[in-house]
Amino acid sequence: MSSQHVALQVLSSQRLWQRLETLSTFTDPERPWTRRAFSPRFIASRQWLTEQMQQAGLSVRIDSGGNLIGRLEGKQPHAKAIMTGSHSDTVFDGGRYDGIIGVLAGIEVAKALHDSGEQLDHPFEVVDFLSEEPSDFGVSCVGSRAMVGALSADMLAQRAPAGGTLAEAIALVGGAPDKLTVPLYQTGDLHAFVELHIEQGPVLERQQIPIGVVTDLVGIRRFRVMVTGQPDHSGTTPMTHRKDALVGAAMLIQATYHKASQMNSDQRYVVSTVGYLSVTPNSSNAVPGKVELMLEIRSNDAEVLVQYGEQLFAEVQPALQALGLGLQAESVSYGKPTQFTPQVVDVIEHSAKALGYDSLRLPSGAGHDAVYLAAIAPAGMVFIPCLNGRSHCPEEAIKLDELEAGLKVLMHSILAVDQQTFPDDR
Ligand code: HGY
Ligand code: MN
Ligand code: MN
Repeated sequence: MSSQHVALQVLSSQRLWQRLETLSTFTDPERPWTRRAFSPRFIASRQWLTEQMQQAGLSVRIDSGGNLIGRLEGKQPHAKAIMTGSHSDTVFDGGRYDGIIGVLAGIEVAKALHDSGEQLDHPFEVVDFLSEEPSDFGVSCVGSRAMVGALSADMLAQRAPAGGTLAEAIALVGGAPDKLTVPLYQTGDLHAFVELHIEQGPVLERQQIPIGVVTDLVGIRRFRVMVTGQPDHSGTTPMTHRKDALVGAAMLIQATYHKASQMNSDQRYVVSTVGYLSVTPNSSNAVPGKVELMLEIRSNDAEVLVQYGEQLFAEVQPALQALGLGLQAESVSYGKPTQFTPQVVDVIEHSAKALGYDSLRLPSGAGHDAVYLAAIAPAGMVFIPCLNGRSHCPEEAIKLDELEAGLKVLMHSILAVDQQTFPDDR
């Protein structure tokens, strides 16, 4: 496939950079950059995204899972779509590029195809997946799970601390939760899925390589954990009479830190984090009676994801019981380790080479919507470096030339998969 495609010539990383700047203005001004899924700010940003998609020649809809989807018809109207996309929601105090570059680069690819008059054989869809970040309901990848039928009734019933269920929130952004008992896309419905994302790690930057060709993603399991003790006066309750839930939570956090640290090896990647913790009554003069925390485990080893949580809770239970504390844990989400489709991985690598970019094959320690799309379609991801490998923080940064490389490789890969046939093509 020639890298002299007309559409590649009209691609504009400057136009894409301008969209990035504009989208980042939809943030909590006190906590740049914060645009939480389902928030009024997120809903306002989606109106802007809709307009950007329409200006790129895309026809826009919101599916039952709350995903915002722009579609460009192909020469073969009944052919299966090629899909790209990512997410526009952020973590608290997040970055300006995590997920966002994948959505906006997809819009730029569509605009270049539309403006150049270069039509793919296959229809082309650009998706802003709903709530890829762990939402206030404790569930991540809400839209991509819904797309492939992996959003369970239990997940839809999860409640946010501020109240309301995930199902209600999906309806709020235009989805139809009652229609999510079946997948919106089945295996064989899509021709291929390719996502552009920042690496969120240090490898590409350290090796000064502009393009990452993602081979696989870690699996992620999350537990909602409740440590229960007894709230008491902090001044009058002797140390020997306390049931301090926060002491128990601290023991659990220490235990998981050491457990995960010891489990890593050359072949096995294991990380564990407690990033969310809520203390009740959370007063400086009251012994904590209850602590709710979210425990997250990630690994490339499926066995670790199955066993780790249960092992950890059994290990810490005796020490908590000795303090008169209770421990309850609920597994709220579980995504298996995922291998990307070798044929798509090859296409991305060949695209980088055809465009003169060095590339490196590497796994992803971050989760992505692509995990769910890979379950039903040939899938792959393109990474670009980010400053000091940092993400999920205001310091997250990229450079224009890095973005340009990623955008061109994404477009070239889409043009290439348009000419490919995949084993399950019927
Ligand atoms: O948490 C993740 O891995 C992704 O950045 N949401
Ligand atoms: Mn993220
Ligand atoms: Mn992301």
